[in-house]
Amino acid sequence: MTSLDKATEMIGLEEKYGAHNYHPLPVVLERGQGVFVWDVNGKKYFDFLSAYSAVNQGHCHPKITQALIDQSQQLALTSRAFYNSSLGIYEKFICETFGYDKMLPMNTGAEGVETAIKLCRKWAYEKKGIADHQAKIIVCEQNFHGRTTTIVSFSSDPDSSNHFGPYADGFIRIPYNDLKALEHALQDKNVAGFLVEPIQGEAGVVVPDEGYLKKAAALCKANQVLFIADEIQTGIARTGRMLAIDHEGVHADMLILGKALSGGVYPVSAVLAQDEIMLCIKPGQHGSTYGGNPLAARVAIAALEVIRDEKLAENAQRLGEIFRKEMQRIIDGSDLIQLVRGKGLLNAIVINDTPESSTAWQLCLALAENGLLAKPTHGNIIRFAPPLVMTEEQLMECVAIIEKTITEFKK
Ligand code: IF1
Repeated sequence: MTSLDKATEMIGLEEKYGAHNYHPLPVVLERGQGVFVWDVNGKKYFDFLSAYSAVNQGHCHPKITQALIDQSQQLALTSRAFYNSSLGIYEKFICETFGYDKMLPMNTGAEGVETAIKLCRKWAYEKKGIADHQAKIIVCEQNFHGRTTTIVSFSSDPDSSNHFGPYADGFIRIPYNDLKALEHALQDKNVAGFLVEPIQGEAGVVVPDEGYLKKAAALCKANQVLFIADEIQTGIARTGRMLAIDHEGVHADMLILGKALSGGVYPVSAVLAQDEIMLCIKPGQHGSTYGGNPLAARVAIAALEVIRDEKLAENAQRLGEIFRKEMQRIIDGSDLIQLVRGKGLLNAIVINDTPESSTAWQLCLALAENGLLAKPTHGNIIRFAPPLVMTEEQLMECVAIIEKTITEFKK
């Protein structure tokens, strides 16, 4: 069988036996290393999605892979019915890294968000004194926090929420990047938390005004409301600092991490908080079979060490500035692209066409043809988020691919 047949066969299998809950680019990947992935035909690509920022440390990072191998041969899962010899070490490391008293380990991002919501409500009833069942959490328009029934209940995206009701109560949605709206919503004495993405990812890499997060956190504090940062996509060095809220010197009351917390080799998420909040949950009140397992613990430690040792936040900050400058130069000479925005290596370009047009999709197909993988979001936006282990030389190669693709592109 030729490899072209293999690609067709793999796509056919997914089409026939897999649920149709995704619409992937027609590229079948089988290998990854650092900033590169290869398809079943042996074609090499720069990965400009990084599995939605889960692979910040690059594909198959040797240190993270080694941690996975070593621990998987020793002890993978005990459940939390017993202690294990890795979890405490991981908990200490992550708490010291981010400046919190305690952490609660989960697996996926959505579970991390669910955990933060549950913790916030417990705290509201047991510490803040809100009457039972009355606690509310403020969220933003265009948010993306995952796909559980509670989380989609407060999504403003009809694809996420339509026909998945009945919806969970207790959420107030306000416009993003709007301090007046936040101030107004905070007047409700039953508000317990404000859940926010420091940069809205799914919305198309929407960066709020400078000072928004700092002022929002201050408003929350003044109203005894928990500021809950969903850094699942923006965290772990993606935006040029360890956390996106670090750009504004904000310390969240609750911090949610996922994705790159494991460097993309294993689902690992976590919620961090001080004792006053975290100790509201008692034994038996929350958990997960896989959460905090030894494999996850060792992988996450290795993933965080790689970020620190290879100075990936600094690299993302430096390369991000170069990237946006180069994109701006290309935009100035082309009417196909409207603008570039982002922070660090979390960026997006907005195509000069309606969200209903297929221009962004066609452009991504052409980029793939030229050896660079990226995915459109919201129809006319393309997200650019390469692994943070990229070198400047590689980045300039990617800029050349993007420039050539845009220049040669015909609608
Ligand atoms: C998919 C987007 C990225 C997230 C934030 C929680 C979660 C996510 C801020 C849930 C997940 C994903 C999931 C993914 C697409 C993707 C995404 F386009 F939807 F916005 F990354 F850009 N909070 N984001 O971004 O984490 O449960 O998935 O581990 O395929 O749905 P999860």
